[in-house]
Amino acid sequence: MTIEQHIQERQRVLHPEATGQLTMLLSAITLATKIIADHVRRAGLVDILGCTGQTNVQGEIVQKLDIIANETIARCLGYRDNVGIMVSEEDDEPRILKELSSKAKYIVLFDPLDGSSNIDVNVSIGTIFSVLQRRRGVEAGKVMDHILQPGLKQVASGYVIYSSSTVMAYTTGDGVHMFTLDPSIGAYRLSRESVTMPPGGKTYSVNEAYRSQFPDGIQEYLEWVKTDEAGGYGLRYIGSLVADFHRTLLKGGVFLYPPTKKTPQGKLRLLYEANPLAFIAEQAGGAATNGRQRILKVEPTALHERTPLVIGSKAEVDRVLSFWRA
Ligand code: FDP
Repeated sequence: MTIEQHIQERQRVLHPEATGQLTMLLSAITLATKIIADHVRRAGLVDILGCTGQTNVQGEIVQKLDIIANETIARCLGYRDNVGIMVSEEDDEPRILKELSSKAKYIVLFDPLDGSSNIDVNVSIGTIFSVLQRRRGVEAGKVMDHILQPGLKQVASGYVIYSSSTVMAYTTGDGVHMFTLDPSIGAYRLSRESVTMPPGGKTYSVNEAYRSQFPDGIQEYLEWVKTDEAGGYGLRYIGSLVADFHRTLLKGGVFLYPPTKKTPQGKLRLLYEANPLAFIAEQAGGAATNGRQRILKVEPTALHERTPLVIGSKAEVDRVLSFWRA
């Protein structure tokens, strides 16, 4: 079954009243990620490796593939009448594609190429997306009021990992479903339906080089995790959020990006990294927190807001919280 058939079928059974608008929107994202996957695969053959010489709004070096991925998604979404606003990690401001209306009711937020510092060395990278609907009762022109909604309001989210194979995972609030891109027919085919995250797992994933900069509670957790009492944890850190999350989703464990002295708010972005992955994690039976509350309950205050993130198997997230409360 292809992803398009799967989305249509689930909508028909679970939401017979649905108009098919969300399905159309998701098909724009799947198309864009197929194009990006193709660029990623041929990156060493054409002149698209390396950086552009620019830095983005986050002060990070912009890679050429970042730009290609950003524009590819923008174009694919631009052809859908139902997308009003697009927010990207690569853009300083939201792009208004169409004025929000009952027809153009969706807002799509995304990180076009996550883990981009890994592009040149062939490490897995990914695309993360989140879909919101326009808010009712908002004054005309108040664009940010539509965008700054807590993650609980997401109507869909997902990610694509460009790796040994290209895999897409998505949720619309009724479980997490995974598809593998079949290059022979150019379609995403269902590979795992209703994915559940193991309730626990003996893998922790964190950049331990920052350990002395982490809050005391996190440092204590990192001491504990290596003890005999903890029972044999292993460390895995790819440094590409999508890849570290994908492993955690399938095998269990916990991924942490706590606040550091250098980045007291954490490094990861709330709206288009933490929120979509938290939606997926919770739909798969896992958990995600910023140390104070569920990620999905956080009321955002800025477009490129950063957040600490602890995400993964429920028991492992709770274990981290038993050492650290922000
Ligand atoms: P990158 O800087 O390569 O884009 O979101 C940014 C991100 O990667 C995540 O994918 C990754 O988990 C994290 O940063 C890695 O940060 P550190 O290098 O500080 O560990």
